[in-house]
Amino acid sequence: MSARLPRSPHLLRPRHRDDHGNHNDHENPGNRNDHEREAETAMFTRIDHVGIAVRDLEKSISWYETTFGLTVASQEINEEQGVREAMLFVADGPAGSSYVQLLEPIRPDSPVGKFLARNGEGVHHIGYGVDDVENALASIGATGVRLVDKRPRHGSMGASIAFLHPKDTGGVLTELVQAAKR
Ligand code: V0V
Ligand code: CO
Repeated sequence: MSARLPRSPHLLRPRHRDDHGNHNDHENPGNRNDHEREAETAMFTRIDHVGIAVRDLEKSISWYETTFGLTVASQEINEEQGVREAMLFVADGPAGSSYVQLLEPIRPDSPVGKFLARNGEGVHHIGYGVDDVENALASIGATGVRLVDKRPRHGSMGASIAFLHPKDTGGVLTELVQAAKR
């Protein structure tokens, strides 16, 4: 099952390379290092998905299936966001799964419709996993970054999502994703 998994703290402990390049779990909690400190303070738990604007959803799904062997985990229409979208499963990780999200506009004046008219097909946004989207919005908002969504909205596969304005995030439309509880 490739649902958007909530973060599993016991699996989150980072793994490290030994001298031979092999990964080893750190068993000694007293021997903390930089990665472990980062894991405690980082707001993002994983890359949940990369959103890609496409003109023809079915055609793009077929291309990803044929070329990369990916499979569709979910397909939905999100009226509020003005898209028909598909999540293609890429991999499971300790903090949840990651996907490619293919987005076809259902209206030309929607975010993806306008993006396509201006740029053509291509990467539209990055969705980062967060443990608590309301907390993440509050702390990111406090830094002065403009929030497209002051409150979370309904996202794919039952997630709670919120967007940050690309003009305040280095030109990258950024989405926060709190996965649905399993
Ligand atoms: C627009 N801009 C972008 C951009 N979209 N820059 C980088 N990446 C993007 N994807 C730039 C655009 O080039 C303009 O720059 C400026 O922002 C204003 O864009 P606009 O389209 O003319 O005007 P707005 O203000 O109507 O729309 C921009 C925003 C809108 C970001 C506010 O696209 C939005 O609300 N996006 C969030 C919702 C969304 O994208 N939904 C679809 C995915 P210049 O020309 O002024 O320099 S839904 C989804 O991912 C779901 C459901 C999920 O994951 O579960
Ligand atoms: Co998205």
